Amino acid sequence: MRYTGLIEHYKSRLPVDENTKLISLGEGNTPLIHLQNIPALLGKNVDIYVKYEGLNPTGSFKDRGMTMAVTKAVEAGSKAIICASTGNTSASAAAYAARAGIKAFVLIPEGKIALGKLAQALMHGAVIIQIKGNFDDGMRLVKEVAEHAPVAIVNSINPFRLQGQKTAAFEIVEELGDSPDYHFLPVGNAGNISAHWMGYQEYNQAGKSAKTPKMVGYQAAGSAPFVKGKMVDNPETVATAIRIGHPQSWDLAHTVEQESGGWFGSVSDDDILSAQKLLTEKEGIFCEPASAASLAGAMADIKSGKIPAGSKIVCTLTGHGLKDPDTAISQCKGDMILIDPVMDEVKNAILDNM
Ligand code: AN7
Repeated sequence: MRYTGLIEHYKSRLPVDENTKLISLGEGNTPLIHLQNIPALLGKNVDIYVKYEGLNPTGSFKDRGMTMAVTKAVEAGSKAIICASTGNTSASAAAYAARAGIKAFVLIPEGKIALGKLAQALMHGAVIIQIKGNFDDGMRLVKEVAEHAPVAIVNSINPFRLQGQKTAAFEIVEELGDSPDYHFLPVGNAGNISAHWMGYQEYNQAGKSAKTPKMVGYQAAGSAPFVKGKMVDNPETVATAIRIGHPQSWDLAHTVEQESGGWFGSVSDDDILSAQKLLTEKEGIFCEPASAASLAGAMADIKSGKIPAGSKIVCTLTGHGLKDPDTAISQCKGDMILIDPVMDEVKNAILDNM
């Protein structure tokens, strides 16, 4: 059967009925890739899988939640949606609004969203409102303005977002035949880690898995409210997607930590960029910086011995590497060769670099 998106595929477990008009771009059903080279480099006997959410229609996991949120907004008669965003939510909201024929208003922190995400929001025709402030300011404004204007909020405080995003856990359980032992995710607002936990619990209760994973959330060191145990007012990190100091799912995330037996940790920007590069160079998988926080965190916990030998680990790669070409290219300065257009120079370039 033709795959037509996650709502159609999982409709018995989602809040839709046969009359609901589905707004879909074929999201979900993303690859779960077994890492073949990195575990050996770590010198540890662990199985690491990455869930490549960058292969969703707009290049991030946000599409799983957005298909639900926009479907339900349209069902409720909304003509406009609104979100604050570090970039990916705005790209996804813009695309699904275009698909639905409704308006998208997106509030983004001026100068702090990756180039690809901005291109997407612009191309899909969203109304882009830049704020002289950060994501947290935008989120506060969105909540306030939704009480004064006819717009539906599609940030992850919209419960339909988490319903859509829980399907990633379903896919993982189906592919592995059970839950992994550990699931690592990059954490900003903590919507996604909460959604995954919902999905794992739901499948466990339905008898589709024998266990549930420990959920491990990683933040960037300069933007790590869950590690500090309090909100952060001026978050900073190269991983702009998770440059969030006042997470919206604060309580949910702590429940996930307790119920699953997992933990939160932080990684430096250098560790994030190194993990991103390692994954591209050693496995052929290109994710955006924020996404690499999950792998950077997993590698740190594997090295420290916190993860026992023989464990099965899933790391979510939340967004595609092409989202942020500037950060990628600035890491690789000087890695190009310039020649005159003659064969000998090409040949030398090859032989010098074999
Ligand atoms: C690539 O787009 O919050 O912990 O406004 O884009 O569920 O917030 C993005 C978040 C991880 C964190 N990885 O997820 C937004 C936004 C990537 C992201 C996260 C985001 P949550």
